[in-house]
Amino acid sequence: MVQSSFSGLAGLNADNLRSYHTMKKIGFVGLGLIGTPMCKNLVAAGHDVKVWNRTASRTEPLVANGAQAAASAAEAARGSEVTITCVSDSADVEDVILGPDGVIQGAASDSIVIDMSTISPAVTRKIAAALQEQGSHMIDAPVSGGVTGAAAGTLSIMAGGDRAIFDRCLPVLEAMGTKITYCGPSGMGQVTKLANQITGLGTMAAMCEALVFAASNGADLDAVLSALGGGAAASWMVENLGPVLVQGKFDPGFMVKLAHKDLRLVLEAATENNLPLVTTPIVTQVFRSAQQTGHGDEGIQAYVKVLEALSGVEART
Ligand code: NA7
Repeated sequence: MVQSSFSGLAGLNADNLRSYHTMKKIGFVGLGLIGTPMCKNLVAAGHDVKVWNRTASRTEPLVANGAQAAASAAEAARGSEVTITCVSDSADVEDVILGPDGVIQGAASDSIVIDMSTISPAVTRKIAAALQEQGSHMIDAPVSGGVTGAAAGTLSIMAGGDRAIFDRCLPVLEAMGTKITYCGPSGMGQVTKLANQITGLGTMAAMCEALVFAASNGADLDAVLSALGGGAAASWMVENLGPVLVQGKFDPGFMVKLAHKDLRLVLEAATENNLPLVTTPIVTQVFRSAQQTGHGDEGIQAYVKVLEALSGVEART
């Protein structure tokens, strides 16, 4: 169903023309661990935000910050120039965009849907095609940086879709991230994010093993992390999650179950292309073992507990 084009030009003059270009009417769907702080930053940047979440109580902090609550994803999209989705997996994004009460039912012609979840590149292209047929546009823009990066507005955002449509999204994306990369046509944001996950989650698995190894040899783990952080093994994982891990803090910045989901997406995409992968299948088992031993809702650093249970060695300061 094609809605009428967005037109909010009445009342514009030289004074408010600049803010018309930078401030947007935004719908936001999916107020989870990462979606909530991202959405808060959009409100803080002065955008006019309408929110919907399946569990309605999760909209309350946003409404307290100045957002408006919508009754459905379609309602969040109605009248919005940009609608952002940030839900769990491929089927969930299909539900909230293409489902009976989905974004597509409310999105105006020429409006933009930005999916910031991490999902399958192939499903992304399918949803983008459906939106194009309906008269709106889609950008896939998954993020990296976890809850900390989302709260600080310093996410790395990896975008796929039409370049001119991406350019129109920049004032919105800039409220949530500092590294915003245009990666190519539809699906390429997701491909880039999955490449990011191969790298980052492989590093986390290796760091957990390194810390248990060092602890089993009686090493000072603060010294180990400090040395690793200054050499060729330095990484975001070592710098940010290493200290947290050795302090025994396992609250999620990024959950084990979502890491497992992302690695599954990598393997699915590789299978579609008959691409042999060597490391990712092992790293997938790493996070599956953490999930199956009760750590699914903890942060990815909780994988160390699997190694600790196997070895009887604790990697703590
Ligand atoms: P969370 O904290 O697990 O939150 C997931 C959100 O997605 C939460 O708001 C859910 O609503 C919502 N959700 C999940 N499935 C659906 C369906 N089918 N319909 C409607 N809403 C749904 O994840 P994060 O915020 O950490 O991550 C979100 C994405 O970004 C994910 O792809 C990551 O890999 C990156 P609920 O509150 O449970 O009702």
